[in-house]
Amino acid sequence: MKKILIDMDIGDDIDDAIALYAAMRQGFEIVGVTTVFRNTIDRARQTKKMLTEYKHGYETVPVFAGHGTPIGRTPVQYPHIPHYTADMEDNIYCPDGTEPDDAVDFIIDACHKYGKELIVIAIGPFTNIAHVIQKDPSALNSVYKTVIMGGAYFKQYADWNVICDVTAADIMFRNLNNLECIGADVTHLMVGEEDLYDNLLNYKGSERGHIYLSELCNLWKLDRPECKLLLHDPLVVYYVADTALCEMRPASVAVITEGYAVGMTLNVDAYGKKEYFPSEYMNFDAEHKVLVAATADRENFNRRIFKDFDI
Ligand SMILES: [Ca+2]
Repeated sequence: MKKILIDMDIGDDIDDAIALYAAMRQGFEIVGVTTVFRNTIDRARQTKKMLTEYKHGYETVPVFAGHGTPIGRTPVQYPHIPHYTADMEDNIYCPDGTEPDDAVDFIIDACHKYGKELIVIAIGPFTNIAHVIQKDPSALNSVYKTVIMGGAYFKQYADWNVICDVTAADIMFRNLNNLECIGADVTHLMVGEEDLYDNLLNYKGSERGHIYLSELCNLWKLDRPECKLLLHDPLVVYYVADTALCEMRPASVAVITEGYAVGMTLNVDAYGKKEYFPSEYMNFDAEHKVLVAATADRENFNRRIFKDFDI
């Protein structure tokens, strides 16, 4: 079984929590979790609680609160996350580190310790990832691969994980040689089936990790009553478990860092007009390729997630 390290923004939308639960159900060896974006300490405490409730050895997985502030911005005080509950303050949910640079060092150390045995899964804005690259450019390039949820490559728009820290995304795309990207234009097709939605909101079983996930789903529903259940981040976890889930294509991707298209991840290969993107304007290396998801097998995805949720 593959070793994974997860960097995520659990605590706003519900799909990070579902992805973490799926990773545990899949039996992945999770070497650590780091949190990113705004109130990362709350996110780390929520993660600790999920790992602790599920148990099966996951209660000892190290969790570090990473960078909440996008690269180059001034830190501000962020309010509690929407999934916050007072019991998260309990000492047993204390993260293993709350200094953002400790999270960065943790990722760097894990990359060097596990090398090609490790897959890094980044399913939040890419601030921690960019800090890792800036501190040690060799770290992430020494692992098997980094798989992200973020960007959009066949329908062009600015995706959340990129727009939240465009500078960080730009650093990541320029520097990683083993980057695989599941874009929002593919993940948004993973609409949760009615049976899954019902299971998540009304779970009646006795598995404690599932009970807590159901509580989180109800908090999410209260916070965002209009939102559809979109399984962006779980698709990344299941893709790591089974690469047949997504059709991946090589692409040169330029992150647009300013102007009206800021945050777009331009797939120059899909556009097919490289001469329109002179390097002095785009300032990117057209020979540098990443893999981007063109399609996903929703039937296979549903089969896997239904199994993990005992549906
Ligand atoms: Ca996320």
